[in-house]
Amino acid sequence: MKTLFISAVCAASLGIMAAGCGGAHKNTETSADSAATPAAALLARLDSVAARGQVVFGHHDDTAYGHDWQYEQGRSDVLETAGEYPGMMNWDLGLIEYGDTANLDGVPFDFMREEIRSQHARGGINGISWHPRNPVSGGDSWDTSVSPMAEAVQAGTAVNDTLRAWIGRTADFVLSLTDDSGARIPVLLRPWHEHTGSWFWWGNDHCTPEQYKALWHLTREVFDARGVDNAVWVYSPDRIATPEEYTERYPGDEYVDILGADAYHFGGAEAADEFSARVRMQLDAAKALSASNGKIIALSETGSEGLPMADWYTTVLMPVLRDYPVAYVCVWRNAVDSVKPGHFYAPYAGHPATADFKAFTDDEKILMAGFND
Ligand code: BMA
Repeated sequence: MKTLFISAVCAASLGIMAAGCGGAHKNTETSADSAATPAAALLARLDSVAARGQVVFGHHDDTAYGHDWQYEQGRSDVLETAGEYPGMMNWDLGLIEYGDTANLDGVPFDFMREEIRSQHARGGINGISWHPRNPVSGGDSWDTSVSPMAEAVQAGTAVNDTLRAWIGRTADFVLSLTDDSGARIPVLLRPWHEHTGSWFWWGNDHCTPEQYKALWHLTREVFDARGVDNAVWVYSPDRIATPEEYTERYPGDEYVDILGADAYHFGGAEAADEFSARVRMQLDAAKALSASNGKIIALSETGSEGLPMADWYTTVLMPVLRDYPVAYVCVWRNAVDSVKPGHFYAPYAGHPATADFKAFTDDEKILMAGFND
C-alpha cells in the first residue's frame, strides 16, 4: 500500500519548500518562487517522491467519464480496477479560450474545478493540458493549414492580442482553483505540448525554435502578470530524432519546473521494443538536462490505446519507470466507448488487462491517491 498521504502531510506541515522532506532536494533552480507558494509545495512533494524512487500514477479525465459511463459522482475506471483513485488526474482546458463552458471533449469547466478540488482533498495531484484553437483559422489544435506563430509572438498584432487574451483565460481558471480554506490548489501546467511533432499548430514544422520559445515566454508573462503562484510548469516534447532535439526549443530554466516526455505505444507487442527505445531516448535527454539544472523529470503523457497487450502495465511501462527517476506518469483518457470506440488507456472493470493493472498499481513504487486510507 502506498499513498500520497505521507508526502502530503510532509509538504503541508513544512508549509515552505519542503527541502528536507523525504530526500535530497534537487530543485535549486526552479521557476517557481522559492518562497511558500502552492507551486513550490507541489514541486517539493514531487521531488520527495522521485527521491524515494516512487512514481505518481496519473489518468486524464479520470472522474469525468469512463468506458461506459459519464458524469456519475465518484466513479472512476481506475478506482473500479485498481481499487484506488489515481495519484494524479489530468484535465484539459481546450475551448476555455473561447469562453465556452465545457472543454473540447465536453467536460464542463465548473465540473472540472470541483473534481480538481476533490482530487486535492483526497491527497492527490492535478495536472492541466491545453488544446487551444488555431487563432488564425479558427480550426482546432490539429489545424496546421495556416501557421499563426509569427504573428502570435509579435507584439502589437491582432493575433498576439488574441493569444494574450486566451492565455489570460487559462490563467484565470488556474487562479480560480482554491480549496475549502480559500488557499490555491497547485497544478502541473503543461502548455504547448508535443512540440517536437508537427500535429499541433505550435509544432516543429510550423515555427522556428525562437518563435516556440517566445510563445512560452509570452505565456509565462501573462500568468506572472496575473500573480499565478500555483502553476508548476511542465515542458513535454514528444518524439525526438536526436538528443539535441529535446533542448532545441527549451524555453529556459527560469520558465520550466519539470522536464517531461510524451510518448505513446502505437500497436501491440510487435511495437513494444520500438516504443521502449523511443521513450528511453526521450527520458535520456530529459535526464541529461536534469543533470545540469537539477529539475524533476516525468513521463508526462503516455499509453497504449485499447491495451492490446493485457500485461502492458507491468511488462512495458514498469521497466521504463524502474530505469528512470520520473516523479509521475500520466496515461490518457478512457473515452466513452459509444462516442470514441476503443479509445482508452487504463482498463475498465472486466477488461483483460485489469489483473495486470492492479498488480502495477499495487506495486510499492506506484503512488495512488490513497482513497482508502
Ligand atoms: C486526443 C484524443 C481526442 C481528444 C484530445 C483532447 O488524444 O483523446 O479524442 O479530443 O486528445 O483531449
